[in-house]
Amino acid sequence: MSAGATAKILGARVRRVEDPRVLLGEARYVDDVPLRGVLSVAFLRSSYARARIASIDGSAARSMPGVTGVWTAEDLAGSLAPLRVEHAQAAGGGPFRTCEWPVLASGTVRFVGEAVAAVVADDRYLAEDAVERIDFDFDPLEAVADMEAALAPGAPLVHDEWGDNVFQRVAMSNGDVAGAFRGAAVVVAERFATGRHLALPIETRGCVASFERGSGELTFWSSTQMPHVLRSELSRALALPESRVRVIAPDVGGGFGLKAHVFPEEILVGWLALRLGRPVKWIEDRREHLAASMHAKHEIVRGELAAARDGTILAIRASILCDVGAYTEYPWPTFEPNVTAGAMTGPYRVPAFAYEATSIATNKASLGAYRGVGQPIGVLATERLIDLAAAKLGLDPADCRRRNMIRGDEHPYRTVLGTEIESGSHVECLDAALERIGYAGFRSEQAKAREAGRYVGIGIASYVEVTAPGSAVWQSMGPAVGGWESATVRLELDGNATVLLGVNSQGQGHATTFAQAAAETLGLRLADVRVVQGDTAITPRGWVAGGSRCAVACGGAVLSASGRLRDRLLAAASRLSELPTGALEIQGGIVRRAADGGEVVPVRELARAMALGRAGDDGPLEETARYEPPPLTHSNATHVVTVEVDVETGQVKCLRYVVAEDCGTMMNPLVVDGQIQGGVAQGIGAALYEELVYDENGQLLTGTLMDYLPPTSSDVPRVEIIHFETPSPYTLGGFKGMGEGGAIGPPGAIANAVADALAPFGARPTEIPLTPERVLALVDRARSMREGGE
Ligand code: MCN
Ligand code: SMO
Repeated sequence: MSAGATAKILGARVRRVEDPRVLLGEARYVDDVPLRGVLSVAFLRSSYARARIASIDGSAARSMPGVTGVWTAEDLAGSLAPLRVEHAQAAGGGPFRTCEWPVLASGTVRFVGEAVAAVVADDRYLAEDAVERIDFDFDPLEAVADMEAALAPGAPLVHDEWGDNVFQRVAMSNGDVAGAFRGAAVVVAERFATGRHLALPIETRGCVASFERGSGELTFWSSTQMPHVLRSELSRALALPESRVRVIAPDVGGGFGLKAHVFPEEILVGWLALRLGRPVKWIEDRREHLAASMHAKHEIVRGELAAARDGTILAIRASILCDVGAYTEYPWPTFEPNVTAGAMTGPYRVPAFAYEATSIATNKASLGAYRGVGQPIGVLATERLIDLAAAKLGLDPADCRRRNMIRGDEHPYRTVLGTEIESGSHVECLDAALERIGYAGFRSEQAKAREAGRYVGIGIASYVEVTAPGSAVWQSMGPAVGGWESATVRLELDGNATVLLGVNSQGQGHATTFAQAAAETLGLRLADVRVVQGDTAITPRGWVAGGSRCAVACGGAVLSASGRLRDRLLAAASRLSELPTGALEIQGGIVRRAADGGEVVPVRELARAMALGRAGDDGPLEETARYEPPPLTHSNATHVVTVEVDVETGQVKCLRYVVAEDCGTMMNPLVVDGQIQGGVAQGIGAALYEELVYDENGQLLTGTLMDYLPPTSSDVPRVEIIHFETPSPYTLGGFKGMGEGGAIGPPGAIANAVADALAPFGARPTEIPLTPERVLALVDRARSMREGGE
């Protein structure tokens, strides 16, 4: 430590630097991109889940004033190919069925909301009016809307050429599963189901494309989580050189996984701009968003757990069905149920584990990524099974978890699935969360409440969050993408620095946290570092702000680029001052003598000297680094919630919510807290309120926000957060990802809490969301079973 040591910037709880402009209304989203002469797109979307398109006639629409044109699949033939996921098969899996996703439905429609025709007009109002004037004739076909029905022989086929409705079936078994079940003191089994959810960012999808005929260059603004990937896909689909495609993701109002896809609408908007030589814009409205963007997390898990008399877990077995809808997400394969399986062993020593995961096609909107992907239901299943086993064995559920948890000295721990959990604080998080919520005193409070006719309960969910997959892991799941990230750190002549990132933020706070990483490493003040992101023309290549990977992958790239630049600055300062580099350090934008903090040269002067060739360094004043993370990085957490259930109305209210979590070294605890609070809000939505309901004909019954219910601020308590920091031994900086964690715990914790509250009735929650209707049914069923039994 030097005499001039200052407070650390990286790891400090500083406020987000990007917030003032958002709060002042200065943020610019896709819809704010000012372009002269921009045309608007509106889509005719299918109102049938499955139908043959007999005819579409756009002539009346086309002749309306202000309408540029109407396009159907026929007009695209030979010029715009359907999207088609080409990828390796998932590890251990059968082949993944590839289907074509037509940009506009061709011949057949496969879900309600599928785009059938596109109208381009002077503005959106005219375009919508013209959509109304398109004449079409569809022959409805029998649809298959239920994932289990879709597996039955003779079910209608979503993709005729397949012969069945299975995208993929993966089976794995490790350890002596059958033996463990035979020898177990107790076996518990349950069928769990999640409703269809959706990410529901405040800003819907949207894009604007502008093509210059003179230069042959396409500029494409999109509300995306992956500008560089989108650029590659646009270039491929539109047959333009990548160097002539520029993707700009301006401010993005939330993505949550949904915007980590390339959409048919985006490809079409690019194609239209090329055709028309005029800028073209499409901003999704909320109805399109609910029906036709991407849904998520629709699974059924049949889980079984075998335990010894003392509660030791002997084996877990699971059969997982996932309703993928009509098409596979693009450009990834749909690996949601495999992620669910991976989450089921959690922070526990599980010696034997077998699962089968089936991805099923139905006549519904496609399934995509949403915060936590398959993890919340995997955690729900295991955490419910542990509570059921504990109850059967007469053990305390917390004790039962504790005895099975991987302990600190067992890391790196190789799980039964072969992944290595590098480090963690599972028991510490469990104990800290229980202590904070007052677990020890809760039973007497609960007894008192019951006497007063109130049903309160407590529920625990502990989990391991899989973050920041490395290149090999991504590719083993199918897609040809990298796990690395890159960053450029540039020193400006005034001693300020600019950090250019390959990824862009949708609200995760990257402009703050990565500025902290660079400022700390370079010895600059936070205010002297600016982060630039979301423009493929000026940022180094990156992949996606998903998989909770940026802290690890992008953080590593920023640390290493800034570290190299700092070393060059110190070397230059050493040449100017004739002091050895080891005797120098940079603090607050000034190169100082490490020994006594005496000023040697301000970075501002040093940068100028280097630029003018007077410091023996004639390289560009910037460094670009690419950082490949370890195969997987694991965070861990315990969520504990108390709820009150109104057995007359079926309402569940979260009373207190405690999260004890460990994401390794934190870049900024305030940002981490915000991520947790937001994630828990979404998890509470999944557990209690949100569900996209289809009828048996594949009609969406919850097509507006009057029926699809995200939680409001009054439904979400302030989350009480406790941090542990067990650095990753493998990542640069010791960071582990955590962006999805908040959303992973709530379904399991809340289901356990509701079960606990309703223990006097013996109710067993198995389906989320736990709507008032479902809760009342649980109570009624338990009551009638009891009466029947007595
Ligand atoms: N962080 C930190 N210290 C750590 C880990 C993370 O300070 N040890 C900070 C990071 O610097 C970053 C944030 O926390 O600012 C989240 O980091 P990370 O876990 O790496 O996640 P990503 O940045 O890769 O973001 C993606 C992740 C995912 S996958 C979804 S889904 C999600 C989420 O982030 N979507 C979000 N959080 C979101 N938050 C907002 N506001 N909007 C979204 O769309
Ligand atoms: S669902 Mo997050 O974008 O991995």
